Amino acid sequence: MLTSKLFTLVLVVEPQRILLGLKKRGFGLGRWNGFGGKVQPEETIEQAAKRELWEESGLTVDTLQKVGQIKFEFVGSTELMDVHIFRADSFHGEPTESDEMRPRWFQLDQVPFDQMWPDDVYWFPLMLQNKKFLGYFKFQGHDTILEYTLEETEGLS
Ligand code: 6U4
Repeated sequence: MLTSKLFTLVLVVEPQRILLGLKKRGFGLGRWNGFGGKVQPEETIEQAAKRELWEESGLTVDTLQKVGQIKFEFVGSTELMDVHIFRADSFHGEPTESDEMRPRWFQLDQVPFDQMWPDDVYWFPLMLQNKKFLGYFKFQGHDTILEYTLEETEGLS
């Protein structure tokens, strides 16, 4: 039986560039990604997304747009990662390095997909076009996608 655990992921996007963080420890170490983490029991998913963004990048946001939800399965693990993905088009503060992440802006045509999770190259284009999506990726280890589904959707819960 698979159990599911809630995670958040926030992408801060400007017209010409996107803010990513280099993960300095834990899950996804050495990869560039958005900012996020586990949802705590006492908070909503959106509250968790804002908290993790603040903790990892030093930025605050007034609003987040829901853009996607992807479930990740890892062969050999009974825990599905249920990742809720948000986009922020404006923010307050200056990106600041934390214990967990080193932030850096990338031009939109220079996103470092070869140093990111292998699924990102599939769904980043949808996210950047403001399309909403639902996905499922099954991984062998952290580098190999065995199968996946990805579909655009009108609404997200
Ligand atoms: P700790 O170390 O307990 O503070 P926490 O920050 O709560 O952890 P973490 O860093 O383990 O959680 O969260 C994992 C982050 O990686 C979440 O933002 C979701 C994201 N993530 C996991 N698998 C991913 C994948 N295949 N592709 C992707 N992001 C992924 O783009």
